[in-house]
Amino acid sequence: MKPTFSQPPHVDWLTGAFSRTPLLRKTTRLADLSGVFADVSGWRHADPQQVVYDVEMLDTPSGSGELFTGVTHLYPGKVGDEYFMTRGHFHALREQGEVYFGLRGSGLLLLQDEQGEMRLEPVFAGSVHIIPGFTAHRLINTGTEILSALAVWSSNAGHDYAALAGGFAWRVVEEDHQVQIREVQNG
Ligand code: PAN
Ligand code: ZN
Repeated sequence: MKPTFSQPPHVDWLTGAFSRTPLLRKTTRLADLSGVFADVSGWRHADPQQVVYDVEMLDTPSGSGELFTGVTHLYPGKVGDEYFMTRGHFHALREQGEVYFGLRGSGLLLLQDEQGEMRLEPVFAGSVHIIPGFTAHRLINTGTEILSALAVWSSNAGHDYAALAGGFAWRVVEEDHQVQIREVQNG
């Protein structure tokens, strides 16, 4: 049988922009991130329509064995002294890992396992992050430009946001013009 020829999607490595449509696109605004930032009053007084991040995904098959591919564009900004970040999640199927590739900007990937052990990896153009199973993950933009990262994960992994309703154990803030991590008091 003759092979068919099909054009693959294209991603611009400098910006994370996908060339192919349709894309699935989800925009997360400050209004969607209730309870995520430590400074509740700062969050209330900020523009609720402010976009914090966009996720663009290729519209590919789901189902057991399939992979999802998406780019997160996390905007620079802060609520109080805390940098903009993604909500963060465990996968619903806890054993499922994921790979993130830094494309542009600068920030941190916060990883926290089920025992509460946490580590941070710097994210930059070309960084590769192997997120193991059983590990919650969150992107944090500590820079002044958009932080974009491409991710590939199992389509049946699912997202469990509720398990982290109490939040991550550490927060990433700007103090004296420097990136600092601060332990969360009382959860
Ligand atoms: C990513 C994340 C994306 C947005 O595609 O879903 O960065 O973060 P939240 O889902 O925590 O809002 C991923 O990790 N997928 O599994
Ligand atoms: Zn994930």
